[in-house]
Amino acid sequence: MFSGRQFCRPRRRVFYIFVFFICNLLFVFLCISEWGYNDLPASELNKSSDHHLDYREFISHTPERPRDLYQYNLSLSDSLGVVRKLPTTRHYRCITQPYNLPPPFESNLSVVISFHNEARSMLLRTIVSLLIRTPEDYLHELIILDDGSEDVTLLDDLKRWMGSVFWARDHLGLILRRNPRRMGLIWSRNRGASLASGYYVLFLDSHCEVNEGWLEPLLERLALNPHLAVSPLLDPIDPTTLSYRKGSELLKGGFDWSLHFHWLKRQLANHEHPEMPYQSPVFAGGVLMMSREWFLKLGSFNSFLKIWGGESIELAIKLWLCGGQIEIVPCSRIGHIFRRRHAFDFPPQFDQELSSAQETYLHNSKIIAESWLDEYKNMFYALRPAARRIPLDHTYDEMQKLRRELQCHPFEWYLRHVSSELRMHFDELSATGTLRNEDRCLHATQNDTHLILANCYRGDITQWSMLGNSGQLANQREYCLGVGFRSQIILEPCGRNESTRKSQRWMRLGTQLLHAETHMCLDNPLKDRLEMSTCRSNAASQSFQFALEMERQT
Ligand code: LR7
Ligand code: MN
Repeated sequence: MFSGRQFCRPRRRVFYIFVFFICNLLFVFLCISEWGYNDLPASELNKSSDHHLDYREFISHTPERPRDLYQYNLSLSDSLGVVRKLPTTRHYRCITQPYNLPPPFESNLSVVISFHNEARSMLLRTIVSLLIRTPEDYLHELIILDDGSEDVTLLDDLKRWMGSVFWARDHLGLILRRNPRRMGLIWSRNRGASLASGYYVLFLDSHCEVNEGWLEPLLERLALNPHLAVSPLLDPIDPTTLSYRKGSELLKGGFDWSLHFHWLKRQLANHEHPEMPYQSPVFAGGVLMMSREWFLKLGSFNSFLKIWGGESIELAIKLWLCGGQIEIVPCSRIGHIFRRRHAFDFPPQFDQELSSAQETYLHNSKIIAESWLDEYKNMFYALRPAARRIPLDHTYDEMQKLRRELQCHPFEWYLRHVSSELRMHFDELSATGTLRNEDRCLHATQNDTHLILANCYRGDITQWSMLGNSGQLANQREYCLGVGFRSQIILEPCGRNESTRKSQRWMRLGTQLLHAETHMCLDNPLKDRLEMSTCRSNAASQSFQFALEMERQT
């Protein structure tokens, strides 16, 4: 027996070595399949034949609709499969660096998605990307609100499909609700947040794809400051080709005095890397994540805002003014389809000069101006005179109460500490807004080729800015009024060098606009034709009034 064991030993050794190699091989294989993680569940999900409701079957129930209903390539979306591999768009350092994560029980997440008429394949891709790319421990629940979509069976079908594919995720909460009639995105998101029970809440559009590792960098930042709110960096998805591209780390969110969202250039400080989190005056669009409690304490999204637009700007202003902060975190990437046009209707408008979308946006902007801008709201009204005529069905007492309770700063503080761009624009101006001559306003046509005198209340009426130092008179697209050959009045790109600046320099004599180089005045002698002529004091045809004077005129 003894000799037998002796005999066996070398064979066992070989066996152990063999097992050791197999284990190594298995480990390497697992790692590789982990890197190609997208393909694994994708293929599983796409062929899920034994489920109660197959993926193909689910999307085949998409009702026939006009081709442009969704404003993106529907047939391509249907053919892409429920999940696809996305390019890595974050910086390589985001992948190698370790993240300091809080424990899941004090940092789990409720995701709120409200949709109106979203294609089934698109909505599903949004949801599944979340399910497979979010660490299970942290994903507390999905709250999906159908905001009165025409596809009335979608939500029930979705429930069946999710139940059959994700039945094993028994600790994942799933709340699916349908608004019996369309209530708008803002109302729905608030409802979603009121149903939520996770520690954090994330609002997401219904045509997004979250990229690998999107949550960890956000969690790490939020854990450092309970009053922080964060946005991931948005990667654009093309509506026609559905190709997923890399968004820029060098942009932050901002708005102008008309309360329109803009991307602003981000300046990197010394030793600051582009992938580091950075502060932003407003969120990167409407995708944002923050503590649910803090969101509710701030009064959620302002519930007087209608349908679509402005809610994330309003939340950003109140966050900053009431003790919070906003950061964009470039190591976290989420793709979003930026559509070229709205894919839905707005309520009928009162004002014939505005489209219904413009009127809704203006209505919401007026509420923001009245609630938060203090005396600076005059800037807004100067640029958007039509807002004065929009009726509101509430007072601002509630907002003023919230401001007092949370001891929020005045708007001046935001200009001083958060948005130097907005402040600079304010400081630079000597006058701004519409430029009125008798009952008409100076208007630059869409392509900036013609100057006309138009109805001051049309929705797109040109806003002019008279710059204090250079004397330039610029519109929002940075075209300046100049005087060219034979005293022709021209619109040209605002010049930065001395010689163009000289031909674009204007001075003000009371309400007259005197061209510095030619010493002639802007005139409208024939009621609808602008020309340069000799200055005549008290000539009504030479009187041009800005909506807002920023400095006293001599
Ligand atoms: O009545 C409606 N009810 C809805 O539920 C109208 C819209 N919606 C849904 C809609 O299906 C979509 O999921 O609301 C979402 C946003 O509407 P979009 O995608 O048609 O418009 P958008 O992409 O221009 O939305 C941007 O502006 C909105 C203003 O209210 C919100 O702030 C959106 O979050 C914002 N989206 C982004 O900035 C993209 C970032 C990705 C995210 C989240
Ligand atoms: Mn969107």
